[in-house]
Amino acid sequence: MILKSAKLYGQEGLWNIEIKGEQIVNLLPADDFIDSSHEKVIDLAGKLVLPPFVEPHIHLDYVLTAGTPRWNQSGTLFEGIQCWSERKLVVKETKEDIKRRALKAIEMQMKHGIQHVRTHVDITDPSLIGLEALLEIREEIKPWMDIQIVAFPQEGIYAYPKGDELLEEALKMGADVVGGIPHYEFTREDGVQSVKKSLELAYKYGKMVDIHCDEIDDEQSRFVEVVAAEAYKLGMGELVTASHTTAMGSYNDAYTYKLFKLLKQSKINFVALPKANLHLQGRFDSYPKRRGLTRVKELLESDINVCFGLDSIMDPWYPLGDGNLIRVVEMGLHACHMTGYNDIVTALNLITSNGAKTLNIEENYGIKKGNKANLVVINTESEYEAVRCQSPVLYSIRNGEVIVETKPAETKMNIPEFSKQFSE
Ligand code: 17E
Ligand code: FE2
Repeated sequence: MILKSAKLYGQEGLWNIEIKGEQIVNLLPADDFIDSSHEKVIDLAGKLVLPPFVEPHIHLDYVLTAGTPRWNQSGTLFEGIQCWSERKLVVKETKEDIKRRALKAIEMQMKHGIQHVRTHVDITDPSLIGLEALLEIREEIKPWMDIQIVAFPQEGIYAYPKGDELLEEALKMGADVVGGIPHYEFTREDGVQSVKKSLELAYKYGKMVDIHCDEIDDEQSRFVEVVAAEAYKLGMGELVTASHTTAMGSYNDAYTYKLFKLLKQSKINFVALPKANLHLQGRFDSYPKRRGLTRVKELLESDINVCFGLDSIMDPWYPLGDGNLIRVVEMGLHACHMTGYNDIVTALNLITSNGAKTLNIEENYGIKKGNKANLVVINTESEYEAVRCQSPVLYSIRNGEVIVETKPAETKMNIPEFSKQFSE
């Protein structure tokens, strides 16, 4: 297959991409001749081509459960956890039920050009049925999507009975990443201990780490320093991620200055979840209300890796969501005051290369000769317009096959003056 006249993300000019089997075998300027014994040639006419989108943080075991058994009325994180805890007791789902919900969400993600996903799965449940469901899905959908599973102790490693044992069991069963939720543990000391436990288990079993960290508007919630310090001491910072870290939006600048030195030194990654946390945070504020996001702009300016995720698709924590990450980018840029020209034209890094770095999948990621032919084509000709218009994904190509194809909508103006006089 040949993709003709592609505008490669972040690069000048137009390119021809030659794909044989599962691989990109040639990448040449569009004017250069490529031997065309290929059956399939798609003329992209300057459309934007990127590596597949990376969803670094979703809860696939929670998707499509909003309102069952009840809605989260306050919109807080804590009522979300309460709703989910009640649901575990009263809604008895089979593994197949969970898989059905998760696969519906995965289909939404695939339609939006996502091919790499890190999902958290609640393991504070003695049956570990959600984990079993996602472990099966991880294998079944490998041809179309790569999934990493985080063993996530939603109700605490120490606040939930035998949470630590369930966490270790989940790793033995095959979870790829160790989770945690220190701000939900009973005390600060338990929180600190829980972070140490997560990293110790990751070290022991050779896993990565991704902690729900400081997802609260409490300026005294300072577990991210513990995550960074422990990761640094164990020399595993690049394998470690702090998700949410919304309390950082409330830290004072003197403390933040000191903290940033450690964050940089530790090399840990950050995931910000703009939609979920604009919704969940600030709920205990009157006016002015905090935005409840981590310091994305400042982290990036300090060369610390940050990516964006969606977190939820209709669950007790967030009632909306359709899998579309470009919309997360658009909202995140607003919420983080990142609407300068340079911020906009590089914003898709937040859902591509920065996500790949967080997931430690950089090795075969990117549109390069010799790499797997995994890429997306979106319906626009520039990075700027992709963000402004949140352009849809026209093709998602995986291992050299077009796995998703979208026909763009067409709108006709029936006002003659507009089509002739004004717009020409
Ligand atoms: N669980 C949690 O602790 N925080 C969240 N944002 C979600 C689930 C979605
Ligand atoms: Fe989350």
